[in-house]
Amino acid sequence: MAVTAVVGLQWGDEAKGKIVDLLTDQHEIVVRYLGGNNAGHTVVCNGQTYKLSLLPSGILRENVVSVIATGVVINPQALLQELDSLSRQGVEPGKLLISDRAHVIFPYHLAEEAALERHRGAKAIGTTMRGIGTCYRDKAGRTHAIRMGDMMRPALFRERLEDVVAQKNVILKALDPDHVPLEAGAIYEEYTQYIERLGPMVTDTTAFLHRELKRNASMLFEAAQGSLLDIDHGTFPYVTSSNSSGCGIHPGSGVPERVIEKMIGVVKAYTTRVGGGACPTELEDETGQHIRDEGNEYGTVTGRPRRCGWFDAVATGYGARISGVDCLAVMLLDVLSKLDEVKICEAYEIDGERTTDFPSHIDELAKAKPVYRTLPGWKKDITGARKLSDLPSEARAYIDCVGELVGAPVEIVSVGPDREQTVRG
Ligand code: 2SA
Ligand code: MG
Repeated sequence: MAVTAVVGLQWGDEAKGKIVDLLTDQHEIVVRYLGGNNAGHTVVCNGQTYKLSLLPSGILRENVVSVIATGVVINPQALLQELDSLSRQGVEPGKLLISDRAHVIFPYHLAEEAALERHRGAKAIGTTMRGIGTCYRDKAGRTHAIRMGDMMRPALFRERLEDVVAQKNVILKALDPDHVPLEAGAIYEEYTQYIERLGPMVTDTTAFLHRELKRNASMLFEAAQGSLLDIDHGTFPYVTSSNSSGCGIHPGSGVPERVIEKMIGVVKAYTTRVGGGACPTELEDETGQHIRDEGNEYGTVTGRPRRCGWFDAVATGYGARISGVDCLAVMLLDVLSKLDEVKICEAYEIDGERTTDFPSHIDELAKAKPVYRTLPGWKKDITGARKLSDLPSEARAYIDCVGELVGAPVEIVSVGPDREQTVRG
Protein backbone atom coordinates (compact mmCIF):
# COMPACT_ATOMS: atom_id res chain seq x y z
CA MET A 1 0.00 0.00 0.00
CA ALA A 2 1.52 3.27 -1.03
CA VAL A 3 -0.58 6.23 0.07
CA THR A 4 -3.61 5.44 2.22
CA ALA A 5 -5.98 7.54 4.32
CA VAL A 6 -8.22 6.55 7.20
CA VAL A 7 -11.14 8.87 8.01
CA GLY A 8 -14.14 8.63 10.33
CA LEU A 9 -17.53 9.02 8.64
CA GLN A 10 -19.68 9.77 11.68
CA TRP A 11 -19.22 12.03 14.74
CA GLY A 12 -15.85 10.60 15.76
CA ASP A 13 -14.80 7.63 17.88
CA GLU A 14 -15.35 5.16 15.05
CA ALA A 15 -12.35 3.15 16.31
CA LYS A 16 -10.05 4.56 13.64
CA GLY A 17 -7.11 3.83 15.94
CA LYS A 18 -7.49 0.09 15.41
CA ILE A 19 -7.55 0.38 11.60
CA VAL A 20 -4.59 2.75 11.61
CA ASP A 21 -2.68 0.32 13.81
CA LEU A 22 -3.48 -2.58 11.45
CA LEU A 23 -2.14 -0.55 8.52
CA THR A 24 0.86 1.05 10.23
CA ASP A 25 3.06 -1.98 9.55
CA GLN A 26 2.57 -1.46 5.83
CA HIS A 27 3.54 2.23 5.82
CA GLU A 28 6.79 4.05 6.49
CA ILE A 29 5.22 7.36 7.47
CA VAL A 30 2.06 8.11 9.48
CA VAL A 31 0.66 11.65 9.26
CA ARG A 32 -1.77 13.34 11.60
CA TYR A 33 -3.16 16.43 9.88
CA LEU A 34 -5.92 18.02 11.99
CA GLY A 35 -7.26 18.63 15.47
CA GLY A 36 -5.24 18.50 18.65
CA ASN A 37 -5.44 16.94 22.08
CA ASN A 38 -9.24 16.87 21.79
CA ALA A 39 -8.91 13.53 19.98
CA GLY A 40 -8.67 10.23 21.77
CA HIS A 41 -7.41 7.10 20.05
CA THR A 42 -7.20 3.80 21.83
CA VAL A 43 -4.68 1.42 20.30
CA VAL A 44 -4.17 -2.11 21.56
CA CYS A 45 -0.68 -3.20 20.57
CA ASN A 46 1.30 -6.24 21.77
CA GLY A 47 -1.30 -6.82 24.50
CA GLN A 48 -0.91 -3.29 25.90
CA THR A 49 -3.51 -0.54 25.64
CA TYR A 50 -2.24 2.89 24.64
CA LYS A 51 -4.29 6.07 24.78
CA LEU A 52 -3.10 8.50 22.16
CA SER A 53 -4.37 12.02 21.74
CA LEU A 54 -2.03 14.27 19.80
CA LEU A 55 0.53 11.73 18.67
CA PRO A 56 0.05 9.78 15.43
CA SER A 57 -0.42 6.04 16.04
CA GLY A 58 2.83 5.36 14.18
CA ILE A 59 4.68 6.54 17.30
CA LEU A 60 4.29 3.04 18.76
CA ARG A 61 6.59 1.62 16.05
CA GLU A 62 10.29 2.29 16.12
CA ASN A 63 10.68 2.05 12.35
CA VAL A 64 7.83 4.42 11.42
CA VAL A 65 8.21 8.19 11.04
CA SER A 66 5.30 10.05 12.65
CA VAL A 67 4.39 13.48 11.38
CA ILE A 68 2.29 16.11 13.12
CA ALA A 69 1.46 18.20 10.09
CA THR A 70 0.51 21.83 9.50
CA GLY A 71 -3.23 21.50 10.21
CA VAL A 72 -2.79 20.29 13.80
CA VAL A 73 -3.05 22.67 16.77
CA ILE A 74 -0.42 21.82 19.36
CA ASN A 75 -0.53 22.12 23.11
CA PRO A 76 3.19 21.55 23.75
CA GLN A 77 2.70 20.63 27.41
CA ALA A 78 0.12 17.97 26.48
CA LEU A 79 2.40 16.67 23.72
CA LEU A 80 5.35 16.28 26.08
CA GLN A 81 3.17 14.63 28.72
CA GLU A 82 1.99 12.14 26.12
CA LEU A 83 5.55 11.35 25.04
CA ASP A 84 6.61 10.96 28.69
CA SER A 85 3.72 8.67 29.51
CA LEU A 86 4.61 6.45 26.53
CA SER A 87 8.18 6.16 27.69
CA ARG A 88 6.88 5.20 31.17
CA GLN A 89 4.95 2.43 29.39
CA GLY A 90 8.25 1.28 27.94
CA VAL A 91 7.69 2.50 24.37
CA GLU A 92 10.76 3.59 22.46
CA PRO A 93 9.01 6.11 20.23
CA GLY A 94 9.71 6.18 16.52
CA LYS A 95 10.98 9.37 14.90
CA LEU A 96 8.61 12.32 15.31
CA LEU A 97 8.47 15.41 13.10
CA ILE A 98 6.39 18.48 13.97
CA SER A 99 5.36 21.11 11.45
CA ASP A 100 6.80 24.57 11.98
CA ARG A 101 3.55 25.86 10.45
CA ALA A 102 1.34 24.24 13.11
CA HIS A 103 -0.37 26.66 15.47
CA VAL A 104 0.19 26.60 19.22
CA ILE A 105 -2.37 26.46 22.04
CA PHE A 106 -1.71 28.84 24.93
CA PRO A 107 -3.38 29.19 28.37
CA TYR A 108 -5.54 32.08 27.11
CA HIS A 109 -7.12 29.74 24.53
CA LEU A 110 -8.39 27.50 27.33
CA ALA A 111 -9.57 30.46 29.43
CA GLU A 112 -11.39 32.02 26.47
CA GLU A 113 -13.10 28.76 25.55
CA ALA A 114 -14.26 28.17 29.13
CA ALA A 115 -15.78 31.68 29.25
CA LEU A 116 -17.44 31.33 25.82
CA GLU A 117 -18.93 27.90 26.50
CA ARG A 118 -20.24 29.18 29.86
CA HIS A 119 -21.93 32.12 28.10
CA ARG A 120 -23.74 29.79 25.69
CA GLY A 121 -25.37 27.92 28.58
CA ALA A 122 -27.81 25.30 27.26
CA LYS A 123 -26.61 26.01 23.72
CA ALA A 124 -22.98 25.20 24.56
CA ILE A 125 -21.18 23.28 21.81
CA GLY A 126 -20.05 20.77 24.40
CA THR A 127 -16.39 21.01 23.45
CA THR A 128 -13.55 19.09 25.04
CA MET A 129 -12.32 22.38 26.62
CA ARG A 130 -8.81 21.94 25.27
CA GLY A 131 -8.63 25.36 23.58
CA ILE A 132 -8.96 23.82 20.14
CA GLY A 133 -11.63 26.14 18.71
CA THR A 134 -10.11 29.30 20.14
CA CYS A 135 -6.68 28.41 18.74
CA TYR A 136 -8.13 27.75 15.26
CA ARG A 137 -10.03 31.02 15.56
CA ASP A 138 -6.79 32.89 16.14
CA LYS A 139 -5.26 31.04 13.20
CA ALA A 140 -8.07 32.22 10.92
CA GLY A 141 -7.93 35.71 12.45
CA ARG A 142 -4.11 35.87 11.98
CA THR A 143 -3.45 38.84 14.27
CA HIS A 144 -3.24 36.78 17.50
CA ALA A 145 -1.70 33.59 16.15
CA ILE A 146 1.59 32.00 17.18
CA ARG A 147 3.02 29.03 15.28
CA MET A 148 5.66 26.46 16.20
CA GLY A 149 8.07 28.26 13.85
CA ASP A 150 7.55 31.51 15.80
CA MET A 151 8.45 29.76 19.04
CA MET A 152 11.76 28.77 17.47
CA ARG A 153 12.71 32.46 17.21
CA PRO A 154 13.11 33.70 20.82
CA ALA A 155 13.07 37.48 20.23
CA LEU A 156 10.14 37.33 17.82
CA PHE A 157 8.28 34.90 20.10
CA ARG A 158 8.73 37.09 23.18
CA GLU A 159 7.58 40.25 21.39
CA ARG A 160 4.58 38.56 19.86
CA LEU A 161 3.54 36.95 23.11
CA GLU A 162 3.71 40.29 24.99
CA ASP A 163 1.47 41.84 22.38
CA VAL A 164 -1.04 38.98 22.20
CA VAL A 165 -1.27 38.42 25.96
CA ALA A 166 -1.96 42.14 26.56
CA GLN A 167 -4.87 42.00 24.12
CA LYS A 168 -6.13 38.66 25.41
CA ASN A 169 -6.25 40.04 28.97
CA VAL A 170 -8.59 42.80 27.78
CA ILE A 171 -10.85 40.30 26.01
CA LEU A 172 -10.83 37.86 28.93
CA LYS A 173 -11.66 40.62 31.43
CA ALA A 174 -14.66 41.59 29.29
CA LEU A 175 -15.85 37.98 29.17
CA ASP A 176 -15.21 37.33 32.84
CA PRO A 177 -14.87 40.20 35.37
CA ASP A 178 -13.02 37.83 37.75
CA HIS A 179 -10.29 37.15 35.20
CA VAL A 180 -6.82 37.25 36.75
CA PRO A 181 -4.46 38.79 34.15
CA LEU A 182 -2.08 36.34 32.49
CA GLU A 183 1.62 37.21 32.50
CA ALA A 184 3.40 37.08 29.18
CA GLY A 185 6.78 36.67 30.91
CA ALA A 186 5.69 33.55 32.82
CA ILE A 187 4.14 32.00 29.71
CA TYR A 188 7.32 32.76 27.77
CA GLU A 189 9.49 31.02 30.38
CA GLU A 190 7.19 27.98 30.45
CA TYR A 191 6.93 27.62 26.67
CA THR A 192 10.66 28.17 26.22
CA GLN A 193 11.22 25.01 28.25
CA TYR A 194 8.79 23.10 26.03
CA ILE A 195 10.43 24.29 22.84
CA GLU A 196 13.86 23.29 24.17
CA ARG A 197 12.64 19.70 24.13
CA LEU A 198 10.44 19.84 21.05
CA GLY A 199 12.69 22.10 18.95
CA PRO A 200 14.79 19.33 17.40
CA MET A 201 11.62 17.75 15.99
CA VAL A 202 10.23 20.98 14.48
CA THR A 203 10.70 21.21 10.73
CA ASP A 204 9.01 21.99 7.41
CA THR A 205 6.93 18.79 7.29
CA THR A 206 5.36 19.72 3.95
CA ALA A 207 8.78 19.72 2.28
CA PHE A 208 9.60 16.45 4.04
CA LEU A 209 6.39 14.77 2.82
CA HIS A 210 6.97 15.90 -0.76
CA ARG A 211 10.55 14.61 -0.71
CA GLU A 212 9.24 11.30 0.55
CA LEU A 213 6.49 11.17 -2.10
CA LYS A 214 9.14 11.66 -4.75
CA ARG A 215 10.93 8.54 -3.60
CA ASN A 216 7.57 6.67 -3.51
CA ALA A 217 7.51 6.26 0.25
CA SER A 218 4.37 4.68 1.68
CA MET A 219 2.28 7.08 3.75
CA LEU A 220 -0.76 6.75 5.95
CA PHE A 221 -2.93 9.76 6.70
CA GLU A 222 -4.68 9.42 10.03
CA ALA A 223 -7.77 11.53 10.69
CA ALA A 224 -9.13 12.59 14.06
CA GLN A 225 -12.81 13.13 14.98
CA GLY A 226 -15.31 12.38 12.18
CA SER A 227 -16.66 13.75 8.90
CA LEU A 228 -19.87 15.07 10.50
CA LEU A 229 -17.77 17.24 12.85
CA ASP A 230 -16.07 18.94 9.88
CA ILE A 231 -16.07 22.76 10.28
CA ASP A 232 -17.29 23.33 6.70
CA HIS A 233 -19.37 20.26 5.95
CA GLY A 234 -20.50 19.00 9.37
CA THR A 235 -23.43 19.79 11.65
CA PHE A 236 -22.42 23.42 12.22
CA PRO A 237 -22.07 24.93 14.82
CA TYR A 238 -21.87 21.62 16.69
CA VAL A 239 -18.61 20.69 15.02
CA THR A 240 -14.92 20.86 15.72
CA SER A 241 -12.94 23.77 14.28
CA SER A 242 -11.05 21.95 11.54
CA ASN A 243 -11.71 19.86 8.43
CA SER A 244 -12.14 16.49 10.09
CA SER A 245 -13.50 14.78 6.97
CA GLY A 246 -11.32 13.54 4.11
CA CYS A 247 -11.48 17.13 2.82
CA GLY A 248 -8.89 18.13 5.43
CA ILE A 249 -5.98 16.07 4.13
CA HIS A 250 -4.82 18.57 1.54
CA PRO A 251 -5.01 21.76 3.66
CA GLY A 252 -3.81 19.93 6.76
CA SER A 253 -0.72 18.33 5.27
CA GLY A 254 0.08 20.12 2.02
CA VAL A 255 -0.20 16.80 0.18
CA PRO A 256 -2.76 16.86 -2.65
CA GLU A 257 -5.61 14.39 -2.29
CA ARG A 258 -5.03 12.92 -5.75
CA VAL A 259 -1.97 11.06 -4.49
CA ILE A 260 -4.13 9.03 -2.10
CA GLU A 261 -4.65 5.62 -3.57
CA LYS A 262 -7.08 4.33 -1.00
CA MET A 263 -9.41 6.29 1.24
CA ILE A 264 -10.84 4.04 3.94
CA GLY A 265 -14.01 5.26 5.66
CA VAL A 266 -14.35 3.96 9.20
CA VAL A 267 -17.84 3.58 10.66
CA LYS A 268 -19.17 2.21 13.88
CA ALA A 269 -21.96 -0.39 13.49
CA TYR A 270 -24.19 2.07 15.36
CA THR A 271 -24.09 5.82 16.07
CA THR A 272 -22.42 7.78 18.87
CA ARG A 273 -21.95 11.45 19.48
CA VAL A 274 -20.40 13.46 22.33
CA GLY A 275 -21.25 17.10 22.86
CA GLY A 276 -24.32 19.04 21.67
CA GLY A 277 -26.23 19.07 18.39
CA ALA A 278 -28.97 16.98 16.80
CA CYS A 279 -28.48 13.26 16.38
CA PRO A 280 -31.61 11.82 14.70
CA THR A 281 -31.11 8.16 15.63
CA GLU A 282 -30.17 8.78 19.28
CA LEU A 283 -31.88 6.34 21.66
CA GLU A 284 -32.62 7.79 25.07
CA ASP A 285 -33.90 4.46 26.33
CA GLU A 286 -32.77 1.02 27.51
CA THR A 287 -31.41 0.08 24.08
CA GLY A 288 -29.29 3.25 24.02
CA GLN A 289 -27.96 2.42 27.49
CA HIS A 290 -27.35 -1.19 26.44
CA ILE A 291 -25.20 0.00 23.50
CA ARG A 292 -23.34 2.43 25.81
CA ASP A 293 -22.60 -0.37 28.29
CA GLU A 294 -21.64 -2.99 25.70
CA GLY A 295 -19.51 -0.56 23.71
CA ASN A 296 -18.06 1.22 26.77
CA GLU A 297 -19.10 4.47 25.14
CA TYR A 298 -17.44 7.12 27.26
CA GLY A 299 -15.17 9.91 25.96
CA THR A 300 -11.49 8.94 25.93
CA VAL A 301 -10.36 12.48 26.72
CA THR A 302 -13.17 13.82 28.92
CA GLY A 303 -14.88 10.64 30.18
CA ARG A 304 -18.27 12.03 29.07
CA PRO A 305 -20.97 9.40 28.36
CA ARG A 306 -21.47 9.26 24.60
CA ARG A 307 -24.96 9.58 23.14
CA CYS A 308 -25.80 6.28 21.43
CA GLY A 309 -28.29 5.19 18.77
CA TRP A 310 -28.96 3.12 15.65
CA PHE A 311 -26.76 3.27 12.57
CA ASP A 312 -27.66 6.34 10.51
CA ALA A 313 -27.06 5.61 6.83
CA VAL A 314 -28.25 9.08 5.76
CA ALA A 315 -25.65 10.86 7.90
CA THR A 316 -22.92 8.29 7.27
CA GLY A 317 -23.60 8.18 3.52
CA TYR A 318 -23.14 11.94 3.44
CA GLY A 319 -19.89 11.57 5.40
CA ALA A 320 -18.74 8.96 2.87
CA ARG A 321 -19.54 11.21 -0.10
CA ILE A 322 -17.77 14.31 1.19
CA SER A 323 -14.73 12.26 2.18
CA GLY A 324 -14.68 10.36 -1.12
CA VAL A 325 -14.14 6.90 0.36
CA ASP A 326 -13.22 3.80 -1.62
CA CYS A 327 -14.39 1.30 0.98
CA LEU A 328 -15.70 0.92 4.52
CA ALA A 329 -14.44 -0.60 7.74
CA VAL A 330 -17.39 -1.46 10.00
CA MET A 331 -16.28 -1.42 13.62
CA LEU A 332 -17.69 -2.72 16.91
CA LEU A 333 -20.20 -5.05 15.28
CA ASP A 334 -19.96 -7.33 18.34
CA VAL A 335 -21.56 -4.60 20.48
CA LEU A 336 -24.92 -5.34 18.81
CA SER A 337 -24.74 -9.13 19.28
CA LYS A 338 -27.23 -9.40 22.15
CA LEU A 339 -30.08 -7.49 20.50
CA ASP A 340 -33.23 -9.24 19.20
CA GLU A 341 -33.47 -6.88 16.28
CA VAL A 342 -31.29 -4.15 14.83
CA LYS A 343 -32.26 -1.03 12.91
CA ILE A 344 -30.67 1.09 10.25
CA CYS A 345 -31.93 4.56 9.41
CA GLU A 346 -32.36 4.59 5.61
CA ALA A 347 -34.09 7.97 5.22
CA TYR A 348 -35.30 10.98 7.19
CA GLU A 349 -38.78 12.39 7.32
CA ILE A 350 -38.66 16.17 7.59
CA ASP A 351 -41.95 18.10 7.70
CA GLY A 352 -43.73 15.05 6.30
CA GLU A 353 -41.32 14.67 3.36
CA ARG A 354 -39.05 11.67 2.98
CA THR A 355 -35.44 12.40 2.03
CA THR A 356 -32.07 10.68 1.88
CA ASP A 357 -30.23 14.01 1.64
CA PHE A 358 -28.41 15.13 4.77
CA PRO A 359 -29.74 18.57 5.81
CA SER A 360 -27.37 21.52 5.57
CA HIS A 361 -28.92 23.35 8.54
CA ILE A 362 -28.94 22.06 12.09
CA ASP A 363 -32.60 23.16 12.53
CA GLU A 364 -33.66 20.82 9.69
CA LEU A 365 -31.59 18.00 11.17
CA ALA A 366 -33.29 18.56 14.53
CA LYS A 367 -36.66 17.97 12.83
CA ALA A 368 -35.54 14.80 11.06
CA LYS A 369 -37.42 11.67 12.07
CA PRO A 370 -35.52 8.51 11.19
CA VAL A 371 -37.18 6.00 8.84
CA TYR A 372 -35.84 2.61 9.85
CA ARG A 373 -35.18 -0.66 8.13
CA THR A 374 -35.48 -3.37 10.79
CA LEU A 375 -33.37 -6.51 10.55
CA PRO A 376 -33.26 -9.59 12.75
CA GLY A 377 -30.47 -9.71 15.36
CA TRP A 378 -27.91 -12.56 15.30
CA LYS A 379 -27.90 -13.22 19.05
CA LYS A 380 -24.57 -15.05 18.87
CA ASP A 381 -21.07 -14.28 20.06
CA ILE A 382 -19.18 -13.18 16.95
CA THR A 383 -15.89 -12.19 18.60
CA GLY A 384 -14.19 -15.33 17.25
CA ALA A 385 -15.11 -14.67 13.60
CA ARG A 386 -12.09 -14.24 11.29
CA LYS A 387 -13.71 -14.48 7.85
CA LEU A 388 -17.07 -13.40 6.49
CA SER A 389 -18.36 -16.97 6.37
CA ASP A 390 -17.76 -17.25 10.16
CA LEU A 391 -20.41 -14.58 10.74
CA PRO A 392 -24.07 -15.56 11.20
CA SER A 393 -26.18 -14.83 8.11
CA GLU A 394 -28.09 -12.11 10.03
CA ALA A 395 -24.83 -10.27 10.80
CA ARG A 396 -23.78 -10.55 7.15
CA ALA A 397 -27.15 -9.18 6.06
CA TYR A 398 -26.65 -6.25 8.43
CA ILE A 399 -23.22 -5.45 6.98
CA ASP A 400 -24.53 -5.76 3.41
CA CYS A 401 -27.29 -3.31 4.26
CA VAL A 402 -24.76 -0.83 5.73
CA GLY A 403 -22.61 -1.04 2.58
CA GLU A 404 -25.59 -0.71 0.23
CA LEU A 405 -27.13 2.29 2.01
CA VAL A 406 -23.84 4.11 2.59
CA GLY A 407 -22.78 3.43 -0.98
CA ALA A 408 -19.34 1.82 -0.56
CA PRO A 409 -18.13 -1.77 -0.25
CA VAL A 410 -17.38 -3.11 3.23
CA GLU A 411 -13.83 -4.47 3.25
CA ILE A 412 -13.15 -4.81 6.96
CA VAL A 413 -15.40 -5.79 9.87
CA SER A 414 -14.17 -5.54 13.45
CA VAL A 415 -15.59 -7.97 16.02
CA GLY A 416 -13.45 -7.02 19.05
CA PRO A 417 -10.64 -4.72 20.16
CA ASP A 418 -7.69 -7.02 19.37
CA ARG A 419 -5.89 -6.93 16.05
CA GLU A 420 -6.84 -10.55 15.39
CA GLN A 421 -10.54 -9.82 15.91
CA THR A 422 -10.82 -8.58 12.36
CA VAL A 423 -12.77 -9.97 9.41
CA ARG A 424 -11.68 -9.02 5.90
CA GLY A 425 -14.31 -9.06 3.16
P1 2SA B 1 -13.68 20.64 20.28
O1 2SA B 1 -13.11 20.37 21.65
O2 2SA B 1 -13.77 22.10 19.95
O3 2SA B 1 -13.07 19.84 19.18
O4 2SA B 1 -15.22 20.16 20.39
C1 2SA B 1 -16.15 20.45 19.36
C2 2SA B 1 -17.07 19.27 19.08
O5 2SA B 1 -16.28 18.17 18.58
C3 2SA B 1 -16.49 17.04 19.38
N1 2SA B 1 -15.27 16.26 19.55
C4 2SA B 1 -15.25 14.94 19.62
N2 2SA B 1 -16.21 14.02 19.38
C5 2SA B 1 -15.86 12.73 19.57
N3 2SA B 1 -14.64 12.32 20.06
C6 2SA B 1 -13.69 13.23 20.31
N4 2SA B 1 -12.56 12.92 20.99
C7 2SA B 1 -12.69 12.43 22.39
C8 2SA B 1 -12.92 10.93 22.38
C9 2SA B 1 -13.81 13.21 23.08
C10 2SA B 1 -13.99 13.07 24.57
O6 2SA B 1 -12.20 10.28 21.64
O7 2SA B 1 -13.79 10.40 23.07
O8 2SA B 1 -13.20 12.44 25.30
O9 2SA B 1 -15.00 13.64 25.06
C11 2SA B 1 -13.94 14.58 20.04
N5 2SA B 1 -13.19 15.71 20.11
C12 2SA B 1 -14.02 16.74 19.80
C13 2SA B 1 -16.91 17.60 20.75
O10 2SA B 1 -17.59 16.66 21.53
C14 2SA B 1 -17.79 18.75 20.33
O11 2SA B 1 -19.06 18.27 19.97
MG1 MG C 1 -11.88 9.01 20.17
